Amino acid sequence: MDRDWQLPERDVTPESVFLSRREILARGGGALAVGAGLSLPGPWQPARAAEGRPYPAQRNAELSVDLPLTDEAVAAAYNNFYEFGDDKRISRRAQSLELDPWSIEIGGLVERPTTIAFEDLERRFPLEERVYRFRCVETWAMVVPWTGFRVAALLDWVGVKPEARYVRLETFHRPTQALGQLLSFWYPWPYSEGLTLAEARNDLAMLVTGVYGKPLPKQHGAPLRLIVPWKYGFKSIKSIVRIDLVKERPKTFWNSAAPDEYGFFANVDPLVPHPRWSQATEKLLGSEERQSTLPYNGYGKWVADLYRDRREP
Ligand SMILES: Nc1nc2c(c(=O)[nH]1)N[C@H]1C(S)=C(S)[C@@H](COP(=O)(O)O)O[C@H]1N2
Ligand SMILES: [Mo]
Repeated sequence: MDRDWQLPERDVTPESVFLSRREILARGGGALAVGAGLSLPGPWQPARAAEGRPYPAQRNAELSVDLPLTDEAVAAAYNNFYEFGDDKRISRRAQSLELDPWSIEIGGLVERPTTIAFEDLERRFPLEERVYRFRCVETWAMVVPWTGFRVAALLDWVGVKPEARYVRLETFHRPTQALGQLLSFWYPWPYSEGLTLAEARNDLAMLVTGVYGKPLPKQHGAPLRLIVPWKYGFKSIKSIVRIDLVKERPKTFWNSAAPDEYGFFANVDPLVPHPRWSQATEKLLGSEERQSTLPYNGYGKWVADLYRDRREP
């Protein structure tokens, strides 16, 4: 179980201000356990044991890209999750998020408003694996096997009222577990995101419960996150607690914090530069080479129709 990349001291940047007492203890304990050859629960394991849970799920080959996967360890150690700090090395800090119990509230313009425990949600929908390209607005990219189900399946389950036009998704707000929320108090917490109803219903839009054939680790957004692979990564909101169907376009986290830099649609587009950098190329995690950015991150065949009559504002 222990692997080099899982060792706590590697890649750790100054983070003392973010470390909780519990985490300092956990880290010390982990180091001792590694030294003694023991295996303790820690950040190098999935957030929850996979026993009795539906992983790995069958791969959907049609909706998977045929590309080499990003190394699991690399993806698990380079994350964006501002709730735990504004650098990439948040994987250990994220372990202070408590997942038990976790429920998701689904409301707004739906026929059957519902609050469901995560465990029940995970079993309610057949899970499948899809290997997707993923592209952060900061120009790093990866290829990852996500496990989950279509957003559309959830929408059909609760029933969408005819007036609904957008889906709004929201992350937890727990400054005692997520010190980024406490220390970076000026951000518009909780993190939220939004999609048009048509985007949410697209085949590619996925609610994700697992990655690399196992339940999601906390740093990747356990227990439930969104993945919309044709959009920049900030749209793929992590650790969801609420989903609402709404009439008006919702305010979203990055779009509110810096509207000139982060649009609502945020479709991957090599021709539209970020105000501070070009989007023409991207760097695959775990490699030094840059490659060309693809329109819609390579998913134009599935999503270009959604935008036929529209330009990103
Ligand atoms: N709640 C929440 N979701 C989030 C973020 C965040 O800071 N908070 N960061 C986003 C950004 S910018 C990216 S690139 C992806 C990163 O996902 P990963 O760390 O699993 O690779 O998560 C997105 N979802
Ligand atoms: Mo990102």
